[in-house]
Amino acid sequence: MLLYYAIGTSSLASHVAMEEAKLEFRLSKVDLKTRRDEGGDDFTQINPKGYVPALEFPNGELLTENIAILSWVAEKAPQLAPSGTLARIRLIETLAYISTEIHNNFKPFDRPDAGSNERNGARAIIAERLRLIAATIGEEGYVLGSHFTVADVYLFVTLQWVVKFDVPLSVKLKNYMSRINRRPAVSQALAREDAREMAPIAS
Ligand SMILES: N[C@@H](CCC(=O)N[C@@H](CS)C(=O)NCC(=O)O)C(=O)O
Repeated sequence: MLLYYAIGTSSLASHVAMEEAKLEFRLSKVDLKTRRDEGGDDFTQINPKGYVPALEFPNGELLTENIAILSWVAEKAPQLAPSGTLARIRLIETLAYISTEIHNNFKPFDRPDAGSNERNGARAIIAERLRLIAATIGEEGYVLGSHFTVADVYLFVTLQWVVKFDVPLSVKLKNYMSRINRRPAVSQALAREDAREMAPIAS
């Protein structure tokens, strides 16, 4: 399998989840400005949507969208999902909330034409969305209760942008973020991406 990623983006969620699942995969870094993958190929020929993450299977099929890739990883590694039919649907509910209500509201920070009013508006919306999701997290728990899931990986990545773009962050979410940050899969994914920055290798 080959995961197309870009540093500092939501593809880190797929990367961490795949490390959590102990899956074997290679990485290809995408330059989102030139839309070229690591081999210099036109990424839009691989993923016409042009964005990461994208996961290529050995048979050449491509899976895109954070929600889909994270759900697929959770299928492969059931320990990263809650058990029970309704609980699985709750996982999709939470992934959708993180994607559409939190992740998407960071778009003004990617657009150079977005002014401070628009960015401050986005900060306020994100802070409110986070307030609601934080209310579901117990002191030592995760977004879906006491069980760590792929939804935590996705939320964790968006919390990194919260810090980067000066969105207010509660103590509770800071503590939650530190808890996720201590997971070996997070260090493994970050180290693997960092190492490739120094000397790109086929790993
Ligand atoms: N709907 C997609 C959005 C993914 C997305 O926003 N990817 C960003 C990085 S976080 C990207 O590749 N942006 C480059 C672009 O859209 O040109 C998903 O949830 O996977």
